[in-house]
Amino acid sequence: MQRISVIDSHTGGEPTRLIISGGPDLGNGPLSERVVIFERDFDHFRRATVNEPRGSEVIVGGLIVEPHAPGCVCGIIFFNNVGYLGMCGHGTIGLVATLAYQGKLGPGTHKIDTPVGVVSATLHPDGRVSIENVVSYRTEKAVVLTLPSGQRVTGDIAWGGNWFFLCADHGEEVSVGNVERLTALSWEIRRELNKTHPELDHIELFAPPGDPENHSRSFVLCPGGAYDRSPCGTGTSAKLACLAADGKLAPGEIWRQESVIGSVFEGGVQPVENGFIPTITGRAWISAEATLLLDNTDPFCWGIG
Ligand code: PYC
Repeated sequence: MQRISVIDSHTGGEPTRLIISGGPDLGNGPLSERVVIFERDFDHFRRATVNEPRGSEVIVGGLIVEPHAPGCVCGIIFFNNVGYLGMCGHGTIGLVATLAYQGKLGPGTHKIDTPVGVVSATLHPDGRVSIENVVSYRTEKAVVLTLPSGQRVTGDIAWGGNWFFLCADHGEEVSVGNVERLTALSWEIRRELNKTHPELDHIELFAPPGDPENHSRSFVLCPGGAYDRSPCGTGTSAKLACLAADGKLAPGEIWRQESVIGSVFEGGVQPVENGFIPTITGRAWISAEATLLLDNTDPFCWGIG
């Protein structure tokens, strides 16, 4: 029987399952290389941790590793039901809450190594966490797509640690009661986009906020088909980069992004030469501490899918 120890948390409703021990040894190279080794040689650990029967398509997993970049408290490789993520904002907030729960870090600013660069996380005394993300930027503005249904949508393409298509003219109500239609439309958009942009794996649909205290509400389709219950840290970063590029968000201004379930991230940007550094603030709660048991006689020991 093999064992994997995990700690689960959720950030604004979006779950994160972190491997604390029992995960694969990926060596000590840069994280961009270790994620390749993970996928090539140890992908069964990803499936066993987040896929059914132990998990579901909603869970984002993470393997905590020794950092490669100097000055980092740890490294993290995030993954989901279909593959690996460059960065994950809600997951990094969950990581900081988990390390604090374990007594491994306290309030203050800590650097974290990821496959797409070093991010900085500040744990506030009240439990909120601010993530200073990787440089985020827009690559294309107002891309027009004609979907097979005949519907035309317009959106921007931006990087926020993952690739996003950001669309506001979709014509759908962004609400929990409408997630089936939002999911179907987002898949249609993604399929169409992937003909020319195979790297694009997250779709964001925007609408006015439910709460007038906030600036916007979003639905985010993740690569494996689940929707993000949080406002999506990397998706909010991509949104902030687009707003800032359009002169609609000045340095020091706060943007409150609401998720489809009503949870909120606060964000802001600092301009840099090649884009904007977004800072995203949210809060995670620890929800479980468990040992996954892997019995090799179980035909679904290493996950379904
Ligand atoms: O918070 O960055 C994020 C994220 C990516 C996928 C799910 N959540």
